[in-house]
Amino acid sequence: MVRLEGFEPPTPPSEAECSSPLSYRRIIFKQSALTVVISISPRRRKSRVIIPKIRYNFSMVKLPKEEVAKMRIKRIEKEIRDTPYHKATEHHIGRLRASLSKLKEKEIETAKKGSGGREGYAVKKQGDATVVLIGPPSVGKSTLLNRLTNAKSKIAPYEFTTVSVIPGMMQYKGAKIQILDVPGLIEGAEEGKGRGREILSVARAADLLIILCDVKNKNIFNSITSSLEKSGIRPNKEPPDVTLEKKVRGGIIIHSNVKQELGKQTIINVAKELGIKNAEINIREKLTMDRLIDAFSKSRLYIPVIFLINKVDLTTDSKRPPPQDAKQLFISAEKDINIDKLRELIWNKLNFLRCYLVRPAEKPNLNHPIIIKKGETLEVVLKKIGEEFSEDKKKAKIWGTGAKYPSQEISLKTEAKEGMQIRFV
Ligand SMILES: Nc1nc2c(ncn2[C@@H]2O[C@H](COP(=O)(O)OP(=O)(O)OP(=O)(O)O)[C@@H](O)[C@H]2O)c(=O)[nH]1
Ligand SMILES: [Mg+2]
Repeated sequence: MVRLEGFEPPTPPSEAECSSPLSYRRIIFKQSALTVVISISPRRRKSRVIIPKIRYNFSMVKLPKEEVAKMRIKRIEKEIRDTPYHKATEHHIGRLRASLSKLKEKEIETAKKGSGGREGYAVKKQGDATVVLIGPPSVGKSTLLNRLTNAKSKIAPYEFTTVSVIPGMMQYKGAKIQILDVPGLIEGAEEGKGRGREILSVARAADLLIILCDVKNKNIFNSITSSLEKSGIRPNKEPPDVTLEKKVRGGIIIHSNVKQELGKQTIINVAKELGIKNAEINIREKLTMDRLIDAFSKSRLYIPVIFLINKVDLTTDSKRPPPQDAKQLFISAEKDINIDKLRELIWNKLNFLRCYLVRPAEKPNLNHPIIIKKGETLEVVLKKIGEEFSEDKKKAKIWGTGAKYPSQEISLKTEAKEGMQIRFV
């Protein structure tokens, strides 16, 4: 069998165009506007031109890897569109969707590598959490960064003022929250338009995303979340409740405590396509095809999002949207409207809690706050303090919230509580 990597027809030739079965390898030759498909028979090992009666004098075109991947993506997308969805085709579509997701994941990886070293886009994460400001050009991202932090990102009334990543640090309730201002995101960003891939790759590093628009273009939230989705981010979603235990042999075994609409074979096909060979899979939610693929994809990120509408000062009072709208917060970065509310919202969305370190010689006090996430244990608190200090610490004494009595001794596996005062011993 002749293997010819990197040679792909722009669209697959139909069966009629090939005098031999489709399983044959095909090479593409181009001669001016004419495309001639040649097939090499694996059995007879000789080549022949499929489209007859053409005088040819052609040169071979080797396509770059990314081009080939793009063509594969297009071909699979077309096949998915052309295949009617019903029970009998579901497992086939599942396999196609999974291989499509795999190809796109590779694209994201390539973009990540490509942008990592690119000037201005590689930013070191600092502080207790990183928040990234995403939005179209000129909606006030830099104005907001400067309002929330000590940064001085350039502000101007024209588009694409910001051309690299500008960091700032917001201090709030003892937490240091890094905020990153990035260039404006435009439609088609996930395909690389306007440095879109680099921006989305910065977004992937976020613990929280702020999607910002202004009162003049409020309808961009969907297009931005769709760009994020296409780059593997799942805004405001929890990971699928699916666990996977890899095995050495035995194939794929599925347990589900919820009745699934997707067939077993579909789930197996998707898992296989995404590189799982032997595993016990436990499913505890009703899965859609998207969630099924997400469950087995490595590069998905589940990031909380805050939706903001800026420049609310430009609307008259009667037009000003209701402040109780919990899903979107209306602010003015320039006129300082609702900025305190925003700080509190950022804190809550980051799921932070604050406990206090009590040093050996001290009485219980609130002088040394430490920020961790809700649900984390005292071990995490200890780690945050630093290796040198934590080396010989085995237990903790606590006061305040969570303590049954002052100076209660507890294990380091205990969950920390907001307001807990902790001395490690
Ligand atoms: N009225 C009003 N204008 C604002 C507000 N926030 C920002 N602006 C103005 O909007 C324009 C754009 O602000 P920037 O902060 O540069 O916007 P950006 O989103 O960072 O823009 P790019 O970096 O180009 O993507 C400037 O003229 C700001 O003065 C606001 O709350 N109200
Ligand atoms: Mg800017």
